[in-house]
Amino acid sequence: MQAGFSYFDKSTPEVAIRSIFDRYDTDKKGKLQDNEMQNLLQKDLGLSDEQAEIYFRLLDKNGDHNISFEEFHDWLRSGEHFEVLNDEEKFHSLLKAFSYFKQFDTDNSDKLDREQFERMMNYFGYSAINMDEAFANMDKCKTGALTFWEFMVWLKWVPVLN
Ligand SMILES: [Ca+2]
Ligand SMILES: [Ca+2]
Repeated sequence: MQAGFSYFDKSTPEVAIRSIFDRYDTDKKGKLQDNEMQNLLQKDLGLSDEQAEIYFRLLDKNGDHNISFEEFHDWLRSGEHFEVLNDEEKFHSLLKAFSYFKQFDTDNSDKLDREQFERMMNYFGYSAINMDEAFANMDKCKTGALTFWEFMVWLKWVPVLN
């Protein structure tokens, strides 16, 4: 079974989500990594390289470079209809946010550690806040680092996930 846009619905049954996930998890390790997500996002859903790259990071909430079943499940159930891809202005903002994020991700880990976070906050003019508290609040997945998804949640700019 191939995934299509019709699967992105809040009422998609659990068993259907599981079967799509398993279909793309070709090495059967219980996670979707880069090449497996490419099959879904680019080959089957027709996203461009750039779109697929951004989507991967938005879906990878905890930033471990794998899409877990839980992350995948949240995405399909979010009822998203890829509006951001059809809205040039929105996609442009998303790219801009991503380039800010990467600018402070100086070790290219796709996450901001506490120090990188503080540099970013200073850049955005938040130097007077309690950095430890703000960092803890933004670190939703409690991994000790901020992922792009957490950054987007903070900006209240998460078009992909609920
Ligand atoms: Ca896999
Ligand atoms: Ca993940």
